[in-house]
Amino acid sequence: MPRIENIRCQKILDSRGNWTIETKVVLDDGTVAVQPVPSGASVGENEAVYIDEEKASDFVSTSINDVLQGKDPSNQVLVDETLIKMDGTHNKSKLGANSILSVSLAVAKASALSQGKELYEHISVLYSGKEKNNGDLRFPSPIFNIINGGKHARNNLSFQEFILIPALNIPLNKAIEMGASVYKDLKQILSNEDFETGVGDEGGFEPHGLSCDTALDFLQRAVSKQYEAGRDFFFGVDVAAGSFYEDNKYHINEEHLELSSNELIDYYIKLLSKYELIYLEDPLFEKDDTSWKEIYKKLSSKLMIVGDDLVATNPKILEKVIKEKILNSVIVKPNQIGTLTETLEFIRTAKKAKLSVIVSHRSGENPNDTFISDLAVAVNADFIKSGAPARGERVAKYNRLLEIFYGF
Ligand code: 2PG
Ligand code: MG
Repeated sequence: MPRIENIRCQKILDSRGNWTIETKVVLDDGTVAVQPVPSGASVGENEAVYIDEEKASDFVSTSINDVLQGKDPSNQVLVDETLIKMDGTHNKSKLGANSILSVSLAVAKASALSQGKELYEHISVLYSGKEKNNGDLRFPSPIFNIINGGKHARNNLSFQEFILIPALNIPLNKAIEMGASVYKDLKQILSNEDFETGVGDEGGFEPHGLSCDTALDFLQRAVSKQYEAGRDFFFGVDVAAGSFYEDNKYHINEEHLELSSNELIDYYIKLLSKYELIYLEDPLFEKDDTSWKEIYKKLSSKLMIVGDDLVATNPKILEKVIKEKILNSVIVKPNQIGTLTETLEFIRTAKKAKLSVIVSHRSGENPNDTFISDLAVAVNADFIKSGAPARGERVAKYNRLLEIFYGF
């Protein structure tokens, strides 16, 4: 059985030109695996904490290396528990969630490689104890963020992401092809009307001068070029409402609105009456608890009410939120919690409670990192969220899904 021989870490640049880290795990059978970590712009208050990259790479290459040398890389639970114990804080602020996650994921990758398995096959065993054969692969529906706003764009849109959702019965390869063609139609329509077609952090366009309503209208028109909204495509919004919440009000500056929580819910209800909207992520600030109850009561039979910043891939927060009945879907971002083991525990809990699971990228990504694609396939996630079908670091995840799909 191979053992961990050496762990090293270095600073690299991410897709925004910010520093991040990548960790290399070497096993004594010669296997080498490298794993970078992504980072968010709209970082929730419940997320595990990243530390300075210089410090993080030192920790990995010295203390973490010392403790994990000689350990069995296939024992992911032991590796992750060791890291959690070494850190000792509730939010991984001592060693850093970036240090811990890069090691946790690199160990999983190394173990898969040394067993001659695909990464999704290995994660599937860690997740359910079961091997996955090509025959029982189920693919997540890709959902595309094709207009960027909020902290991901240099425009005036308060809402962060305007998302295109292919109908669930469409096979993965077709859904990706259709999403890419609507993306191009949107570019054409925007350009014909003299809007900018430069892209934001997640590859969606970042035109200036739209409102939430007109952004959804553009999505609808782009779909209508070749398809039908409500049959082939539906729409979603990641509001990231915490990013424009201040003094108990939601400030939608582009429309000169200062809304209470109830008024914001009414705003959503109006949008719902106009568009084929089926998905609202972080519709309210994560600390606005009573309003989450309200929106769930009013809209959960019509929409996916998706928790991202609210739950932060944290199994303990999820248990609480399930009891409170305030959402029906959750985002999964391994870097919000910091280890693969905790991420898998979170997904198990979510599935047991019959919540929809959306595995997600971050706005700051790495061009060669496709870990989330394998993760999404391994756990039978309902959706994967990796931005627009454009920009290398976004497309890499969709392309990895295609590789698995075709058995490439
Ligand atoms: C989100 C993510 C990814 P960020 O809010 O869902 O789209 O953004 O990585 O900036 O938190
Ligand atoms: Mg989000």
